Amino acid sequence: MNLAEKIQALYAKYGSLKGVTIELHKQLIAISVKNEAASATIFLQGAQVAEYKRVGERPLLWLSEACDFKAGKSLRGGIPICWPWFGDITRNPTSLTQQLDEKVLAQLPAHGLVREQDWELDSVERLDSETTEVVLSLAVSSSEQWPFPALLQLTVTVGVELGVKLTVENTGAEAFNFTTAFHSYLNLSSVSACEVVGLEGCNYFDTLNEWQIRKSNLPITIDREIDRVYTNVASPTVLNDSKFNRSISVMPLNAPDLVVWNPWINKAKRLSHFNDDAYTQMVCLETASVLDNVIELTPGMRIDLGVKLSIA
Ligand code: TA6
Repeated sequence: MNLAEKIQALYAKYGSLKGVTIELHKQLIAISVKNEAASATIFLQGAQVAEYKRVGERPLLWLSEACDFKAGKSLRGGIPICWPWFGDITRNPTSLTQQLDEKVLAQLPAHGLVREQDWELDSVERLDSETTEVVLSLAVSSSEQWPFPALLQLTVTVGVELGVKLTVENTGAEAFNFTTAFHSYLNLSSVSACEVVGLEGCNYFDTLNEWQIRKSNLPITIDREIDRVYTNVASPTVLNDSKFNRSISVMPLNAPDLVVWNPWINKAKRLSHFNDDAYTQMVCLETASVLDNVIELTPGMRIDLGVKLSIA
């Protein structure tokens, strides 16, 4: 099916639902849902939640103004789904990398294989006047890059909170190991007005300093590039924004690790689809299961992982 036929089919199936619109953003199809509590836009490419806004609130997610909405490139912003590995494949555990053909390792993209694939829209349901559930799925077939069949399902719950749950099912005959992250870009008034709390005393890998293990007992304020992988975080992570006068709670689902990232000035200039000054408007707080928390999934097993974002 071409784009027009796909949109027509989606309209026929979902267009009459209250608060649902099917949209075309240049080459990418999205579904927008609106109810009495919130609104959200989810792109079929990557099952990427690009926007989420509570009624009467400012957007909770940040989306780059430099997005070009071209097929095959993950949007800069929202919540990219990183699976079946997080970050640079070579920084993943050997229990994951040894599963893959060495010849292809060097060509594998950062953040896995599914954030740029077209997912299927399986269902849209208004659970009540304040809650809409959108389910998307992707059947992953065995390939040279990833030889393990799997079925991914993403359940997005749009309401007073934003719930994003990835269900991974091993549909193959062999067990496989994977890592994953929900690469949430949060919308800030200004990076200088914010602090991140809840990670005090947690060990983190400082990826900007040879992945040294460090810890701090202070809330995180951002005044330079930061790229940290916190491991085994016990409590929710909270972003306090004194100018927007709000706190955003980042609650993990089966995701014990938390990545904190802001590119700051120099890396911002090197990033695709990212305006030079955009680093002042965003921070990524990414619920994840990575490094020692690599997940083994045996045939027929499934696991739920994800994040719940709310405004405290
Ligand atoms: O999660 C942090 C990070 O791994 C950073 O190192 C930076 O690369 C960021 O993800 C964005 O990655 P992307 O491939 O989306 O440009």
